[in-house]
Amino acid sequence: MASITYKGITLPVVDYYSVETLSYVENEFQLLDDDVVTVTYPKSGTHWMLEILNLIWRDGDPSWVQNLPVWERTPWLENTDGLKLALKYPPPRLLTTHLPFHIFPKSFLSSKAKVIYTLRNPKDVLISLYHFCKGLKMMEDPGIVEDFMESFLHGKLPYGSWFDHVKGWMVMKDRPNIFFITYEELQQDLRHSVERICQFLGKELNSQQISSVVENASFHKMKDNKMSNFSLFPDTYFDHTKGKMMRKGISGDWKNHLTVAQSERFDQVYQENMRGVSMTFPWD
Ligand code: PPS
Repeated sequence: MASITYKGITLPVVDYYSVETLSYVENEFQLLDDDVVTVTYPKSGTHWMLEILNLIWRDGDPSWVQNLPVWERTPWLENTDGLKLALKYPPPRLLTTHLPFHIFPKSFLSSKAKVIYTLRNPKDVLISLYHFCKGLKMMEDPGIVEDFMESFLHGKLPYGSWFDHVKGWMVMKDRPNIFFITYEELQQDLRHSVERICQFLGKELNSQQISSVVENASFHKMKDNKMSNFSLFPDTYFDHTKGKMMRKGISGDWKNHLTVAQSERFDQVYQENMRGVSMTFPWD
């Protein structure tokens, strides 16, 4: 299928992506000191983190997440319409992106804007993406898992290589305005994760407000909320009978899809690519 390429990153041809927008976002977009940006490789828990942040932003009050689609609450930087919203919204802004570090706004380097980078076991990312791509009309059918896994391992999918994305962002890890968290940590202890996020943001929520964040950001609440479950995403782009944003919401689903041989092949490429990386992850 047709695609656009910008600085090594390939995106499918859709009216909301363009090389001009990507170049503008990288070189001209001004991040402001009060901005908070959620950054992820696709299928790493983006929407979960957005829901958590939206709820924290409103002190646990769920009315915002219940009344406005997620893409309007937290605009996507690399999406032409999202960028327009981001430019229109007054600070402090909540923004989101899947962009790798080398295309992220350069203005970040001289701002105090905060970035929350969420990562997930790449085997679960692969499986989540595999299922999601079945619904994406601008993408080819993902075919069999084995072939899709090779495309993933070779960085041939939208937004490029998972390894490059993670390693690219890790370069920033010692900055005080970037916070790394995993999908698995959210799964393991959502309340404690919310408290850590609040601490990073300098937001003080009381115990009841935190409980409301935890409750309203649960998989089941989000799955039932049409403002968050992607069901409002236009049929022009997505076949809702073939894919779901809120699919299973668990860790370790890869075990139901990859054979032992496929998993070993994945591990081998993972180890080659992550050699020398000093961070450890729940899946290591
Ligand atoms: S996207 O399209 O790249 O922005 O997708 P992203 O939001 O990053 O990832 C979608 C996966 O996150 C799961 N999800 C959740 N899991 C647990 N709890 C909550 N609240 C939650 N919200 C979203 C979603 O189900 C996708 O994972 P899979 O494995 O496909 O179910």
